[in-house]
Amino acid sequence: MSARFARVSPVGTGSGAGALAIIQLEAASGDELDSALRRIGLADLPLGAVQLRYLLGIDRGLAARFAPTMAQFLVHGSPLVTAELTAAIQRAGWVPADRELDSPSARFPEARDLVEACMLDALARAPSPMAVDVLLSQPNVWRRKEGRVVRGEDKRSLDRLLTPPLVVAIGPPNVGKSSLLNALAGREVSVVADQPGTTRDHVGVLLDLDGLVVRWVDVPGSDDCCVRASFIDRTAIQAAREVIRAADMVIACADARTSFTTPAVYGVESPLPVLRCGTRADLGPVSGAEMETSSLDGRGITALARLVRDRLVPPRLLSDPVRWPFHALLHEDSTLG
Ligand SMILES: Nc1nc2c(ncn2[C@@H]2O[C@H](COP(=O)(O)OP(=O)(O)OP(=O)(O)O)[C@@H](O)[C@H]2O)c(=O)[nH]1
Ligand SMILES: [Mg+2]
Repeated sequence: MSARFARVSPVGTGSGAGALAIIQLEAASGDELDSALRRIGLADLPLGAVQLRYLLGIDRGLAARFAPTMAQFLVHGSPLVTAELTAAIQRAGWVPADRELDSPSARFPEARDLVEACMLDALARAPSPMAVDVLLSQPNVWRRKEGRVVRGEDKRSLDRLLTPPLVVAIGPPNVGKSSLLNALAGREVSVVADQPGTTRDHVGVLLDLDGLVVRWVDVPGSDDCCVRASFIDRTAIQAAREVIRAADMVIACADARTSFTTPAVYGVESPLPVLRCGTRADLGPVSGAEMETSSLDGRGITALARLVRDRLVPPRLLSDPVRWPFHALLHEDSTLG
């Protein structure tokens, strides 16, 4: 008997409220799948059907037949429901599969080859809208062996479409760093007050910067931090140092009354791409700024989002065909079968 089943990692849902679990059922032939499905009360699940059923008397869920030899249950993701269901399926004579059902090819049986399966897998998880076009192009690019295989810094840049890069805003207290984050997010996401040193903990948020999702962290102001800082400030500055060290990019903020700080002010000496952003520009021009913004009147906010996006993922990588090893299973010499 070769009817096998496995719990497949849910795509796009965690294990919290509203989570889905997927149980995949496979057999060597369509006839074998039919008879194995009959044993668990699904005598009539035709190809292409997606039906709401009471599954094995345990819970309601969707039963779907995506291929002649493959069906899936989409059920509530609670461990109790999935454990009871898989135990009942096993009692009906099905064999637990080894982990290979969890591969992209098993999760996306409709894919024509490995690259397409990896692409669908990546597409289901990619947080950045910008990832969609470039991922959709990848199966053809790999099949035709078009363009170069991206490596090194270019690969790290493209990988940012799948794993949000870390952007850290630094600068003196009260120059409008947290307000800038709110303006970019279009909503209130951190503490803003007319008091220097308001932000004592770094507040991180996922932001969609014109198609690229980044993790934006706003660290406390650094003015005289190492000289006069209280214990709380020193702890916050230490935390800021850690987060700046991990940054993909630093946004140095200053307004008309202050000057730009560097990561070195926080004790970070490693070279990092820094963009000098003049803030509160409605109060006056900011000397040494590469660009100016105002969270009050909105100037420069969209331009800043695009500039950060383009520095993190250079547009040239998206305009020419490149073979991007976007999945751990893809290598330069990937066979596509
Ligand atoms: N005129 C003007 N005021 C602003 C602007 N952005 C922020 N502010 C004001 O400046 C003050 C400080 O803003 P925050 O965003 O808290 O400054 P911050 O740099 O995060 O401050 P710390 O967290 O203390 O380091 C608040 O009173 C804001 O309302 C702006 O673009 N224009
Ligand atoms: Mg702040």
